[in-house]
Amino acid sequence: SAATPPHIVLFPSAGMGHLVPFTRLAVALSAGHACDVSLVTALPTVSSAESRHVAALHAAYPAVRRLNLRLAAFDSEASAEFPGADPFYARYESLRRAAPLLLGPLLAGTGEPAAALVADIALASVSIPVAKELDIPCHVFFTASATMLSFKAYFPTYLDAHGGATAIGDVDVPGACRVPRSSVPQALHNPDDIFTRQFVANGRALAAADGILVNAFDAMEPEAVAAMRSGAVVAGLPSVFAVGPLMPVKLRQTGDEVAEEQGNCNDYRAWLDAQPARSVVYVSFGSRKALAREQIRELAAGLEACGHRFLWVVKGAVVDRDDAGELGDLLGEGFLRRVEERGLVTKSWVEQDEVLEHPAVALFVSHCGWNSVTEAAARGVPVLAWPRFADQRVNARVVARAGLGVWTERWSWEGEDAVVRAEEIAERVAAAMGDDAVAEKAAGVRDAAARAVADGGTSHQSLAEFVRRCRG
Ligand code: BUP
Repeated sequence: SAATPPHIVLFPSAGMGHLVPFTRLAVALSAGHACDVSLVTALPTVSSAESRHVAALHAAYPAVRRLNLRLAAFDSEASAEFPGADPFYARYESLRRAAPLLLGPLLAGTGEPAAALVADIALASVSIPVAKELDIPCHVFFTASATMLSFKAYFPTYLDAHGGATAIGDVDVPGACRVPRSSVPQALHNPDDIFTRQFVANGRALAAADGILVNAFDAMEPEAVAAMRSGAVVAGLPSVFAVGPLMPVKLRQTGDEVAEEQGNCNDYRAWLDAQPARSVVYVSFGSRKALAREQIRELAAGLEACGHRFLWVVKGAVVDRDDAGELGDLLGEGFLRRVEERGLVTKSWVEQDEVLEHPAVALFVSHCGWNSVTEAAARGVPVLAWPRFADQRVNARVVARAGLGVWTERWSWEGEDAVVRAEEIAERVAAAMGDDAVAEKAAGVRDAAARAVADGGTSHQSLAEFVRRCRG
């Protein structure tokens, strides 16, 4: 009935890029829409950032129930079958194997019947049949852009039309976008890649979901959203709820604990407070991949040469637990000393949304992971796009088209000649810092995002409609 809060079980995959938006969805549903929310956590988490984040969430929002899923046995099976696979993709694989066996008992064990399961896109094709069996509606949460969602939904059709092509060309997603060959996620060119198998299976499964939530908003990606809703992308897609940008949740203890643990003076907040308004370039390439050593050196030299203040989050290893190297070794002789007056470099977690919200920050040099894009959009910080892999080039195009920032398409991280040299980095950063038109357009995107999530806005209404359906 309308009076009983619906119990919604959220099932994320792995990595901060998926966990962060799930956390935001959990809080929006629990605190914002009075739902009864459970969040599944697979143990052990791949990164320590994830375990800290989950602990901080449940401490700050005790109403959100925690459901643990123990995966060790499945992890060893998946890593034996895909030796050397990216640890996050290997985890998706073990979750996919565990779901048919463990998800049912987990859902039954909460004591409170579930009104809906919301599964991460990476787990869509395995979660939907389990939910159907239990007679629970299953929705998919897509944590990347609406444009990428349209591509994923259409890609199986593309393969079928091209006889299961191994040579993928430019992909025209009807009504939504053209994804040139160079922006198609690299791994998709290999049909046997673990990522490709999951991508295609999940893309095919979308039509069987009861609905699709996406952390995007109509005004930023109007064509993609409209094309999915009209059936132009694929016939029979369920309702698409564009509910973004989901608002960041303040979990202050996360960053503070890291600083304490590592005994370093990761005091980026105090540092930012001491910088003049709109003077700082924030540089981060996300939580998923380390940069090549040579590129790190060039980027360091570029930031030094551009003359601006900067805050740079450097990642030296794929999984944070393995990242023991010294910053000084990574960045080269004397760099930290030479830039100490105007640069802060850290290997620790920073609360990125706080950084983007800070009045000192004027530009975001970003890999265009979709969460980073939504955070920049919500705060109106212009982006200098430097995508690397997976969906990031598709997202960079969204950034450029929406006016949130600029993208040099030539810049890439693939191939031997791909290293971008310091001189060019310095030039682009300086140009973007001086570009008032870009700053103005980014502020326009921020205003549109604010309208979307305000009462009566498109995203607010979409989430309310989703909750209404869960109430049954
Ligand atoms: Br690094 C880092 N602090 O120091 P993306 C990341 N984040 O708050 P990714 C921090 O992690 P995928 C840090 O704000 C964003 O919400 C950041 O997600 C936060 O990129 C999230 O931007 C990172 O989507 O994930 O990590 O590459 O590949 O899944 O997009």
